[in-house]
Parts: sequence; C-alpha cells; structure tokens
Amino acid sequence: MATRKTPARPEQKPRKADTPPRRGNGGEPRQQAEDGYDTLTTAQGIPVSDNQNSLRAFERGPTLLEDFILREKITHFDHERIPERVVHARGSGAHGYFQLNKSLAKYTTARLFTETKVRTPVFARFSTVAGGAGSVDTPRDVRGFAVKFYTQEGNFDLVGNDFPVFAIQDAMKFPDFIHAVKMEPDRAFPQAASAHDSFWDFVSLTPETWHMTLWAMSDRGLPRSLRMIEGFGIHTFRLVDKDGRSTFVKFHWRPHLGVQSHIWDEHMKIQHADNDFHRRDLFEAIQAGDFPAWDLGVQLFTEEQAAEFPFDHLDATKLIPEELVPVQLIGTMVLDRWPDNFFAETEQVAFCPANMIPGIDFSDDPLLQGRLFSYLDTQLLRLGGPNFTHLPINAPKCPFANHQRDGHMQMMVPKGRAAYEPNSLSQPGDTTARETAAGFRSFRAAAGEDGKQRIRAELFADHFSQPRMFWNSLTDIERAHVVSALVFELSKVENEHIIVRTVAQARNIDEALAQRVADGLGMPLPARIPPAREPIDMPPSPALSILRNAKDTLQGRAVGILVSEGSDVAQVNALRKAAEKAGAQVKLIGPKLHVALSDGKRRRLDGKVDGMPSLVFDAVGSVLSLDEAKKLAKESAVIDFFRDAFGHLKAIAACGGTRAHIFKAAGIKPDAGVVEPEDTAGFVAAAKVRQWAREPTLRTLP
Ligand code: HDE
Repeated sequence: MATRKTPARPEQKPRKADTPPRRGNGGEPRQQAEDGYDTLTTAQGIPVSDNQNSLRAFERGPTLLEDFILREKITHFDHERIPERVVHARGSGAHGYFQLNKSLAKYTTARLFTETKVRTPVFARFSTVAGGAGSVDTPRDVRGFAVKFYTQEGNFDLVGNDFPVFAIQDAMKFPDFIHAVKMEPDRAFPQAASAHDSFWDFVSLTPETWHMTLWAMSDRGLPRSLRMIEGFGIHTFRLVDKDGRSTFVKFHWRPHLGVQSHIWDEHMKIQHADNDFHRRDLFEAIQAGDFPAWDLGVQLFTEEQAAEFPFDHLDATKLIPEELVPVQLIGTMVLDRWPDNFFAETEQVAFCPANMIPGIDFSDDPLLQGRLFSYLDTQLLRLGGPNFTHLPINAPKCPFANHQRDGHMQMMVPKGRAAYEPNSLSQPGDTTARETAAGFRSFRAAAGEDGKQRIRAELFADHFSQPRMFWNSLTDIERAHVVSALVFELSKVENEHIIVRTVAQARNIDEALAQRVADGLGMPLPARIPPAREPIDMPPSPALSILRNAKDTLQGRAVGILVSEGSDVAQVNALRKAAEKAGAQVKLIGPKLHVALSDGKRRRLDGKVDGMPSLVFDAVGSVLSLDEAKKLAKESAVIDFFRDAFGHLKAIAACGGTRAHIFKAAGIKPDAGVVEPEDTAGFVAAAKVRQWAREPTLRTLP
C-alpha cells in the first residue's frame, strides 16, 4: 500500500537560515522567536518538519516512544495548568498607567504620591471571589479590585475589593468564611453562589459578617460592568512623611463611568447569554480605545481624629463615612492595554498587600496583618517557587538587585563570587547592592502595654451600627432589592433553623427590614437575638447609594436595535446616531446574521437575536416593517428580547409593528419608558436611567 502522509501546513514558509531564534542568556528573560522567524521548533530550538503526524513504525502504527517531538508537546500540554487562586480565581486584567495630579508631599515620601509629572505603569485585575476560574462573570458576589503599581521605588500593590468593608475582622476567620461561601465540600455545589446553607449558617453565627453581607445583597453585588465598579483598599493604611510622622489613609477608586448595577433577574440571565460578560465588556472597551478610568481618592485622618470615631478604624468591617472624612481625589488610573497573553499576565500576576514602598505603611488592622503573610505563601504554591518575581508581569520596572539566589526556575544569571553582603570579593559587573537610608522604614508605632493576648478591641463588638447606617442610606428601590435578595437567598437554605436565626439577627439592623424578609418568606418574625453590643444610630451616608449618585450618561453603555428585511434605513441610522452621540455603543441585531434594509443593501449585522439577547444591552430599539414584525411575533427569541428588556426596566424605542404584534405576543403594555423610534431625543433621555417606576407594575416588591 502506498504511504499516505498528511502534508505539513501548505502555507508554511521555509526556515530563514539567517534569523536564528533569540536564546535567553546573560540574565535576560527568554523570548519567543523574534518577528520574522516563523519556523516551528521544539522548546530546545530544534526545527520541526511535521507537526501533523507522530512517528510510527509502520503506516498504521504503532507509535514510537522515540518521538521526542510528540512527547515534548504532550508533556508540556499536560503541565499547562497551575493551581487556580483559592479565592478570586475568576478574573480579568489589563495594563495601564496611574497619573498623580495632586501631590501628597505633606504626608508621604512615596514618589508615587508626590511626583505629579510621572506616569506610573499599572496592571489591574478584577475578579469574583467564590467561583472557580471557569465560573461565570455574573454571580451575586463582591469583586476583587487589585492594582499593581510598578513605581520607581518598587512594586506597590493595592489589593482591594469593590465594597469598602470586609466580612470578618480577624485573619483567623478567613478560611472559615471562605469554606462557608464556597461550594459545600460533600456535594461540590453550588458553584459561585452564596445562596446555600453553609454560607447563611456562618453569617448567622458570625454577626461581624453582616455589614459586608448587606452590601453583597444590595445591587452592589450585581455590577453592570467592571468599568462601573468602585474600588476600596478597605483597611486603614499609613502615609509616612520625611520626619517619620504618620497620617492614616483609606484608598478609594471612583469609576469615570459612574457606578451602575444590574437587577437580579438580568444578572442571572446574563449567565446564559454570555458567561464572559464582564471580561468581554472590558476587552471590547479597551480594544475600541474606550479606555476605562478611575480616580484615586484618599481619606486622610489623624490618630486623634480616629480616637473620636464611634467605631474602630482598624476594624475592616467598618467604613469611614465620607461625610465624616471627605474623599480627596489625587490622580487617575487609565487601563489602555489588554494583555497579550492571558496566562502569562492575568493568571501569573501575583498580588500581595505586603508589596509596600517607602512612605506608605501598614496599620495594625488584624485582618491586614494576616494578609501580609498569606499572599506570598499562596504564590509560592501557585507559581511553584520563590522566583515568580522574575516573571515579566511580576518583576519591578525599576532597577533591582539583591543577593537572593537559586531556587526553581531561576530566570537570571547572576554574576560574581559573592552572594552575600558585606563582601570584599565583588568585581566590576557583579551585584554589589547595599542598603540605603532612603529604603523602606516601618513607622515607629508605640508598642501596647497589654502583653500577648488573643483578643479583639472593644468597639469591634459593634456589629450592627454600620449595617444599619448602610440600610438607612439606601433609596426605597435599593432597599426593596436588598429585601428581595435576602428572601431569595434564604429560600435556597434547606435548614429552617438557619433561616430563623438569620432573620432574628437581621432585627438588629432594622426591624422593618427583618419584618419584610419574614413576610417575603411567609414566616412569623422570630425573636431578636441580642447583639454583643447594642448598635447606635449613625447618620445616613448618601454617598453609599448607587441611585442617589447615578451618572447622567450613556457613556460606556450599550444599545441594541432589532432590524430585519426592509427596515427603514434612515430611521435605523437616526436612532443609532443619537445613541452614539450620547456615548453608547450601538449594535444591530436581526433574526438572521445578514439582512437587506430598505436601501436593498445586504449587510452583516452585529448579532443574531437569540445569540445577542436584550440582556447584554442597557436599552433597545426596533425598526421593523409591519410584515416583518408580524412574522417575528412568532419567534420566542424575539418575544423574550422585548419581554426581558421591559422586565429589566429598560427604555425601548418601539416601532408600530413591534407594538402591534410583538408586544401583544409578549403581553407588554407600553409605559413612559417606551418611545417611538422617531423620538431619538426621548429615547436617549429614557435610556440613561432604568424605568424604576415600572418595577412595581411587574413584580411584588417585598
Ligand atoms: Fe485576599 N487573598 N485574603 N482579600 N484577595 C487572595 O492571594 C486572604 C482580603 C483580594 O487578582 C489570595 O494570590 C486572606 C481582603 C483580592 O490576583 C490569598 C485574607 C481583601 C485578591 C488571599 C484576605 C482581599 C485576593 C488568593 C484575610 C480586600 C485577588 C490568591 C486575612 C481588601 C488578587 C492570591 C488577584 C487573593 C488571602 C482578605 C482582596 C489566598 C488570608 C480584606 C482582590 O492569598
């Protein structure tokens, strides 16, 4: 029989003999083949003549062990995964820069915060907490907001979240808290969800979790976009000036696009429309040059001021209302480059709150202190050894030198005989690094007099004043959503005693809240469980409400227009232009991918209606001929498109055919949020907000 051989890629170009691959040596990181060198090689640089067929003894087998090319390829593949992060496994990152516009030289020596002319490179990673790396982007969850500043004085990592408070007060409780929220260990579900017994068991037995839990139950747990979340360093840190004096600081990130959230039903359904909704949104915005940006804000306060607060500033379950200590905006972060490679950058980036630079310092927050240990420890396992700092994404961008040597995957070739200091053997070119007076110095805090104890400070026992303040700061709509979320989550709990205990605890936040949850569950209000410390009434903080601070803009928002055969092209264009002028990204969707509008030109649309449902838009429109509308009224994807848009309180620019046929099939009764497509100004105005007045007409709010 004649020997058949699948040819190598026909387009494969011959090896250019004069462009050898660049080999890493002399301490530089190894590079992939240079541009223009397109010959496939093994990892050892050996050219490969056939990447389609393994080596066989005969035409029909067996395959030979000798095939080192096959073995290398498969072995590398077998080792492609590293342990995912134990928390925050699902994340998306981007490169960018931070530009300071207000110097904090009065408070700190950190050049990051004193030199307004410098652009500091950053890498930011946003994440969910509970789910695995392959889980969806839109569970109800807090979002990680981690930023690595590659400063002139080394890497500074601000590893925060999109809520200003955390669930626990002491690092000792972190494994318990995470074990409770993650999938239950015997059944291995639910994935990426807090609506299950072990989470609410832990919350109801650990009242310090209530403040963050209330944030998670609010619409803050359902962000519309990673570009529309705030970020918080959470802990109190210190800024340290040249004389060693310290000022306390809390860090805030403020998104230029404003904070916006989904509503629950929409957030859930997006999981079926697009698992990667947030990642895609961030990617597409950056690729389109629509760079997401945040202002960095600081709350500065002294030890004396802190002593007057009715809460402990070292307690990570408490926030400092900005009505008490204003947030000063000092600079802007812009994310303008998507990583070239997800694994090399977003997966391998190793954040660590202990990455601290001169002029900033830690506080004694017991949660922060635990984190200072945990992150390096986890990186050693996840990235396989102490040299993960050599990976391009983790390496400082300023000069660095030390006497650390050897270890797994040493990527550099340090020169010289002496790997210690002081020494008298170094030759020119060797590492001769010495300590410097300008180096990192810890703030000299006065030591306490109490001696060693496993103890929490007195005010840490107040678990309910701030959840109450948060509740009192929300609008009626936002409160109704918190109640709905609690009712939903508790309805998923199997053990009745956990439900009862949770509602009993909620009475410490607000009696009406607890009563509404009990009513929503159809159960009597249980007896209150007295708290460790009776809460006080703090003034509401309007800054905590999303709706009170909503931005009047379509910037960064998406509009979908449904078109079909023969749709009036002038009307489509007018609607599109108006929305784009207001800042929206507009997509045309149809029953088929290619349609001819009224000008007869067949064009490719942005999506097909079942693959691009209204869930992925902030407002929708439709321009259809009467005949087409009649036809489409029989399509469930089209009916769902409008039913969901209406149910998710979105503005709709609906043509006559849509109203006459599709709305009828969907059972939609147009309200003030439904406008004519000709009324482009009315559509833009309506699209900027959700139609909150519609909500009570669609569902019973508890
Ligand atoms: Fe983390 N956390 N954490 N955390 N955390 C990790 O480090 C930990 C805490 C946060 O995008 C881990 O590299 C402990 C607070 C973010 O890569 C791990 C405690 C805040 C990220 C870890 C906390 C955070 C992490 C897992 C209590 C907000 C993702 C993988 C003492 C201020 C960073 C890793 C990224 C990741 C431990 C509490 C935010 C295990 C022990 C509070 C955004 O080291």
